[in-house]
Amino acid sequence: MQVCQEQGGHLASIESLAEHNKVLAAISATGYPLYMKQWLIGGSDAGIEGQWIWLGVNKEMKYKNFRNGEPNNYQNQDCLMIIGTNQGNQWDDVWCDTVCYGFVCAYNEV
Ligand SMILES: [Ca+2]
Ligand SMILES: [Ca+2]
Repeated sequence: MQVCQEQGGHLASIESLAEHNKVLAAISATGYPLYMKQWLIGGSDAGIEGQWIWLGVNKEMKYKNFRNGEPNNYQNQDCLMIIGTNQGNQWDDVWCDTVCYGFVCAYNEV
């Protein structure tokens, strides 16, 4: 979050399948791996459990792309990442202090 802000942006929000695919493409374009890695994006349900917000744009989350069984709020998970698996690249709620492999910043609205 902070790193994005220092560069004038914020953690990415994803409001449609098209945007989800765009983020995946952006990760691929970096040359860093997606498979079996965790990429932090800008969603949180820290305010009200189960009510997900895109922090960077301060919007309620409507489009969702969680993996099966997620979000499970396991021991109070309030942050959001994309995790790459061979079943696709979907979302999981994670602890906010989870060390992710990378993070996705957004610099203007798409
Ligand atoms: Ca939660
Ligand atoms: Ca989870």
